[in-house]
Amino acid sequence: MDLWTLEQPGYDPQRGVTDGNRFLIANGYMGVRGTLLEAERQACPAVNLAGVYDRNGDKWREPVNAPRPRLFSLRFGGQEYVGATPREHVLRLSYRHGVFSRETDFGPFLLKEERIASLSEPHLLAERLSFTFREAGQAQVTLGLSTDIWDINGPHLFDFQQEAADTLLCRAVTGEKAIPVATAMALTWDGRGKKASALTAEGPAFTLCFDARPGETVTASLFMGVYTGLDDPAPAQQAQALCARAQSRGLDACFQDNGHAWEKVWARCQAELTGSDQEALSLHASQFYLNSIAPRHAENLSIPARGLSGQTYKGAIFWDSEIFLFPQFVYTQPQVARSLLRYRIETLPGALQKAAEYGFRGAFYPWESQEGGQEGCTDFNVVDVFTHRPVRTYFRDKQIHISADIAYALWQYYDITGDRSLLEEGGAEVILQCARFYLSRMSGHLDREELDLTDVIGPDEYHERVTNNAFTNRMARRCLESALALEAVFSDRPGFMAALKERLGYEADWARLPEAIRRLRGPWIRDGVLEQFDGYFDLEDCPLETVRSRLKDPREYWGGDHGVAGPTQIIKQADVIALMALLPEDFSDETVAKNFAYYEPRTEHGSSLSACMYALTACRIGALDKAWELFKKTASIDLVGGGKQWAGEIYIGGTHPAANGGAWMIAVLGFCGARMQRGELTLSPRLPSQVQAIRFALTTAEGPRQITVTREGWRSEPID
Ligand code: IFM
Repeated sequence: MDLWTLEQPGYDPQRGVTDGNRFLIANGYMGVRGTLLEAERQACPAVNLAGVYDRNGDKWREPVNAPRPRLFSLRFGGQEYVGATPREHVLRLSYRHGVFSRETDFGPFLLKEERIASLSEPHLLAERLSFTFREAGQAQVTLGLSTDIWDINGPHLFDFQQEAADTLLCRAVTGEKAIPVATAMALTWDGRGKKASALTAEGPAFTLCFDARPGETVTASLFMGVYTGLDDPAPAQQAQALCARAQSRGLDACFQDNGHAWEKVWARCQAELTGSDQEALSLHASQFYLNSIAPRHAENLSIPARGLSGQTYKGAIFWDSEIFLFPQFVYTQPQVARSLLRYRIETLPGALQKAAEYGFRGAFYPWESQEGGQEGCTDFNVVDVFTHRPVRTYFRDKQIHISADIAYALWQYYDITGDRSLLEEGGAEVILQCARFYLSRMSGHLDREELDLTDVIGPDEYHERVTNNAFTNRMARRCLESALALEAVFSDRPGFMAALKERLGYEADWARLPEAIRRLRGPWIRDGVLEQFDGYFDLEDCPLETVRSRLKDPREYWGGDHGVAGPTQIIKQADVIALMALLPEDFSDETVAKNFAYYEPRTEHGSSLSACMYALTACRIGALDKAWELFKKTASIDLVGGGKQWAGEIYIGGTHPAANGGAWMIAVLGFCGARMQRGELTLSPRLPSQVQAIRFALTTAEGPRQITVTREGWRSEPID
């Protein structure tokens, strides 16, 4: 079995949307959905750009899709083959070097396509297209830049200006902020015949006309450059110059550069499992999906919840980045982890503004953050399947654990690497401002000592507007503790904290921190089980299947005012258990075991963020078969095209970076028990019976290391 390749034989045009996700290639700058070169808009093809957002009218803001390369027409022997049903067809994705490929047998000829989103040159998309003929005949191939762009809430590009000469060029600007977006395309081919370029109704195109001979293979190399006004003041010139450079280097060289870049990335981050081929493949797959969307070209970008697989979830950054993606990066490629956190540091103004809008002080980070820390989350995020009306959801205003999650990751970065520079460069300020937000958000009663966080949503989004969610309260307390602990981090530079507090006018808040930490309410505990929020234990306690059986439509939303889960103890995703995974030192093994036993059967795992948190705690309590089952589910999600596709009437499919990061966490932190503190690694392996060994790379204080964990023990070797 090839442990590095996803292969799917058979032609099924209905699979376009899931294929687009499963066969996605990306390089942090752009994501190219795994649809065929000739795909029509209905198959949801896209070149999705990281960090470029636009709003059309009052529709949701979302990331922009650029014009894409497209095979407009493929005529042979007087017949059109675009849209024709092939005799045989296979799609492949090589995870090792990020190469999408397809082979399609149309009978008279075989079409092969190979595509990369170059990891060494983030603005470059390159394709090899080859035709092998079985019959003689006249061939006419038209391919170019398609301006027929698939968008969920578009269109986003206007004022198209197109050129068709030696190079094709397509210039446009976004509607909201007039950001220029330029794509250029160059083509080299080895055929005998005519190559011409022209403007067509769908975009500028090249046409190749030739007489094919039986047994002959004709190959075309496509180079496409993408730049926006956010990258360069002259994006069109840059895109054209890139095409020219790539064309003169040649396609093989572009593919080689990309391959080398991938080898370098794998040398830093690969986690490999032996014992089960299927899960070894899944782990490679999930690592590929995650690492292909890392913003290596930037210093202050984060990763959207559906990666670069499209516009789902508005291309926004959620807590997924800090809690689920960040761990893999901080252990393996700290510079990427820094970029995720720098994004939060630089978007602090948006968080201060959001807190102020809701009448609070400090930093309330967006639940769905877009560029500049703009809140992308609306008050209506689900459409009811029965009434077709938008449903008021409270993610934006009540999911306040987001600020604590960011403070937690900033602290983790320091704790894991021992590098305090991020704290110095704005991270400490973010922690203080997040702590200030919780100080202003807590409320009390005249007759009670305890302070509450009322009217919140915890990670379990099915129970809205609850009080004292255990996860939220403890993470908020942790944020307050981290704020105080900054004093010790900078004890050798007393002036640093003094100046920061003075600049932020923080003296009074600082004085309140210890009392707030003491008085913030902890969870109610019954027989060792933490109550998820005040009153949770009083809700109907019935099996998950009972709740499922109450659905009248499979796409129905389980949460919200009328959702089937609301009145019951059935939860969407890890909540108390997520807390235990994030703060393991706070809980005894016995407490974790009791809570796992209580909450796991009551969890729908309706979010791809759920299973990995349960798996991590299952490892801790030695429930290794359960951990293995949850690992399989987590690691294979994008390989098989799993995960929920709908929330009410809203499409939420795409790749699942949080689960991809979760798979790494289960393998490395869970099964191998890896922990790094100030760059020092410790391991306490607990391999499930299905696993013989796990090998993984990471970066410790000594530099990049390769760790091999077997049933006999473990060893650590330097990586050159
Ligand atoms: O951040 C998550 C949330 O916890 C559950 N719904 C989907 C979001 C994006 O992945």
